[in-house]
Amino acid sequence: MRVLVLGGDGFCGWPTALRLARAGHEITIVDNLSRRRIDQELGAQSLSPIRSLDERVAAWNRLGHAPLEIAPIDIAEDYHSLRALLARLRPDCVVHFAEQRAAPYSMRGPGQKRYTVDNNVNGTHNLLVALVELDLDAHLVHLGTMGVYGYDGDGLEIPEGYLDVTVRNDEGATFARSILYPTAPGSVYHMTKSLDQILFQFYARNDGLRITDLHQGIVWGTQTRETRLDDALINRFDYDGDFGTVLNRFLVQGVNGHPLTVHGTGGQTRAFINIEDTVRCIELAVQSPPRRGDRVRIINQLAETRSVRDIAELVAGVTGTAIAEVDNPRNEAPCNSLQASNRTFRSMGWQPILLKNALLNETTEIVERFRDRFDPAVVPARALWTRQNRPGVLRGE
Ligand code: NAD
Ligand code: USQ
Repeated sequence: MRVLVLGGDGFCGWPTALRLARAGHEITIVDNLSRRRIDQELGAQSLSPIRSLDERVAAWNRLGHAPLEIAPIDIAEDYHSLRALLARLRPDCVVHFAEQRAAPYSMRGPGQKRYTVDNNVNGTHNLLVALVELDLDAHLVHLGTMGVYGYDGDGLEIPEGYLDVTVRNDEGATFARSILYPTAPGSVYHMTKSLDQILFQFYARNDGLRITDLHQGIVWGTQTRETRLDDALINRFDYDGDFGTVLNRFLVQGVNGHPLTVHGTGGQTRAFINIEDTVRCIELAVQSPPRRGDRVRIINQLAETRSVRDIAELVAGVTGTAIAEVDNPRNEAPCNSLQASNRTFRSMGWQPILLKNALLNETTEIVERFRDRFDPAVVPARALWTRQNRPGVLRGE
């Protein structure tokens, strides 16, 4: 298959591009390198020393697998280049990772809020418009998030995207509907993923686009089978207060003797998946496209759910580092339960990697190896969710 990987220089996109290329697909990576620029803006960098996109692609192409191509396009700003690329390549599949994906970054202030909405919503919409304008029947696989469902769990198992409801009217007649699960995003970033969902619903219904939306949990780990093939292929590893996700942050903190920064008491329960499984699930989704005319296929992409406290205790057990309870900068429930179905991928034979000490050790090895690159100054989470929390604002400064 000819596959475009939008956002193919990122944490999930890069190993996915390699996996699909290794399987023999023709891959073009589209990326505007905005993630690397945001690192400069934040004064942060990946713990692992990632090479430039040109260098990592050249290293892959030397290995003799299907070669990768690069298209440096901003999909949100440059519709015409995106359209021209799609017209030239007429891909069978487009995997779309190209969004600003950090919840804390999206809550830093007005500039970052507006950028996140402009970038994510425009990018997704540009892609949909171009597919329709060119009459392309490419399968669009989008990376969405479990966070669109919200975290007010009371024991209901979150279904895969749609909720089957029965409504009774005053006369006693009943009506059955399958509706999009109501969204309850917890950040501007998560809100953009909720908006993406509505765009997908419209274009699938109106134009028959074939779309799979993967509602993915928090990704942990760093390397995959392909990124291990050569040092120049190493994947990125974020641990700063904006882009670092909780388990990877705790692992870096633990190895470096930094108290584990649990927000509040850590009762927040979230969905988790290892990066190797991210790549595997996307490969499964790419191999099994929906039919034209199908509704948007929504698949939950998670291995298991765990509380932040659980995760911290696991890491403290492996590294011997203390747990700190820091003030929660976010506006989120201090405690929630979370059950979510992952039936679709399980029914395709997927056996998820679960959080076990052995696997944590594999990640801690990477962290140990690049210990000298650890910068404690980038660890604190600086984005505050509410104006009330922001010192100075209430005083009118
Ligand atoms: P990332 O920031 O590492 O990668 C995103 C890539 O997209 C970057 O290389 C960036 O330069 C590029 N990009 C952003 N805007 C672009 C634009 N307008 N035009 C072209 N390129 C653009 O993020 P990631 O962790 O790899 O996440 C990829 C996707 O998966 C995101 O959409 C994210 O919402 C989703 N996701 C990630 C996680 C996670 O834990 N990392 C969990 C669930 C879902
Ligand atoms: N948390 C801590 N301490 C920290 C960092 C985070 O306690 O040092 C807590 C947060 O308060 C939150 C939970 O851990 O309750 C998860 O935070 P996170 O930063 O790991 O994850 P999140 O902000 O939800 O975002 C990440 C990715 C995003 C993806 C999402 C999947 O950055 O792209 O969409 O995970 S999900 O959470 O399922 O929506």
